[in-house]
Amino acid sequence: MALFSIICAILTVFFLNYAASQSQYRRLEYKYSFKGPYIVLKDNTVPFWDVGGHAIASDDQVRLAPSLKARKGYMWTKALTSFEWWDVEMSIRVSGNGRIGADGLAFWYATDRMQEGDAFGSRTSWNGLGLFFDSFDNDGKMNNPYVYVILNDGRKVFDHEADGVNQQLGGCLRDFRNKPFPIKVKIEYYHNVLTVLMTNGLTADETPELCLRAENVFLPRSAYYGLSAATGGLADDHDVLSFITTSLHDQSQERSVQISQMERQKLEAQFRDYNEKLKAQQEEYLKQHPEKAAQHQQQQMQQQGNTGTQFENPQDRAFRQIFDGQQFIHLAVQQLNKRIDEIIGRQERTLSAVSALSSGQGQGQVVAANAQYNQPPAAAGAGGSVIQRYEVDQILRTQTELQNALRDIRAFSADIQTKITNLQHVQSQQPASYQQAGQGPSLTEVRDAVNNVRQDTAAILARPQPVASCPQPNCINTLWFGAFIAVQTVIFVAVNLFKGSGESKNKKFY
Ligand SMILES: [Ca+2]
Ligand SMILES: [Ca+2]
Repeated sequence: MALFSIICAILTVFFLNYAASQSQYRRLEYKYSFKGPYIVLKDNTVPFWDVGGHAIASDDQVRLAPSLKARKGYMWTKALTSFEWWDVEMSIRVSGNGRIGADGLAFWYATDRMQEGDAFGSRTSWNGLGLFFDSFDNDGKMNNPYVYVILNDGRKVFDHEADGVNQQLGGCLRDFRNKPFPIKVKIEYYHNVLTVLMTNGLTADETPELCLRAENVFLPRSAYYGLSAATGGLADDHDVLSFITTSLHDQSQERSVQISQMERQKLEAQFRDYNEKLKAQQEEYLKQHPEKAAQHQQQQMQQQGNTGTQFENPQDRAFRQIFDGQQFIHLAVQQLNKRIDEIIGRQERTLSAVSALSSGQGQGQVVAANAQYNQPPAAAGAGGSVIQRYEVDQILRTQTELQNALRDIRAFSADIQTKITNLQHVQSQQPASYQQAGQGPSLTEVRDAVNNVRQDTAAILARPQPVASCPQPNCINTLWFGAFIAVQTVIFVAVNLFKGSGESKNKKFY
């Protein structure tokens, strides 16, 4: 039994997931829609719609009933719907000068059309759905403006005097009159669930809020869409700015969509073939008419320039905005990356300085510590990015050893200072002790000897020197000196002559 429950739970989860995985396919039904800015044609008709009564269609809206007394206007689609599930998004505006308005506006999904009546400008019995924006409080219950849905199979008559209070499927109390922005209404009918959502008209981009939701709603499979409005003793302008119908399809109905995709692919292939043939013909024409080539190229450049500068569709604009945003983010990230690099560089320089300081103060200890920890030496200043634990331990050990060494040096300095102080004290008490120690007398003797030498030298220098006297001028006079020179000259000439005669004789002999 328990196993059966588990299997049931698994199957339930499976089917729920399967149902959730089925996506809804939507298709715009243009034959049941209208929207500005070109709603009417030149003949004042709205394509695919019939407009009647006091309704006035313009380019950007359809005024179903103007703000005049006792006006009724309506518009209906020309064709019956061909889809089972649908949603309609319409934008309406009900505005008037009075604090209270009348009568109201209606949305119809009915099998018959174009019948004027007292139910907001349309007939009071219908087969299908009526969604009413009831401005005037007919029954005096102080509950208008009110939005409500009445389903009818054609046998009920709308109770206008009671605001259909006993006929409503559901509704919500919403003041839809005189709002700064048009009221957006969404009516969805999907798998027999009817949902009505609407905005408050206070902002432009407002999310519609739920007004009513009803299950097990069975509407005709094919019907007309209609709009109508009416005024009474009081009057409002009842405008519809847009009416967009979308048919809703299940995943199982996608086969027709796939067929249409195949058709689209076929058409795209035909388009590509046509383009290629056109290009080939253009090239052939330009070959035959080379004088047109420059003109053709210029025209193409102008077309490319025009398309690139003058036109920008919304998709291109969105892409450009996204691209600009991404470029801005990219620049911001680049700047952040640069700042982070600077911070990391500063950190690395600080770490290198710390490592260099530690290794410079205790390199021996670091090497010993490295040998002990079996680690590579700390690369001081070599770009070590992260200081390791063993490096921190080395720094701590080095600092401890430095402290011990400083303590020893301080003790040694204190010892020396003490000894110097003692020596000075002893010297002051025994000033003559140096002469008795042996070193002082020798210096005194040397000094005395030097003084004796200096005195002897001074005495020698002060002793009178013997003067070299010049011979008297009467020992030889000028006459005798001249005679002596003359005799010496004669002797020198005679010797030379004798020597010259001997050599000539020897030359003759040889
Ligand atoms: Ca009413
Ligand atoms: Ca009422």
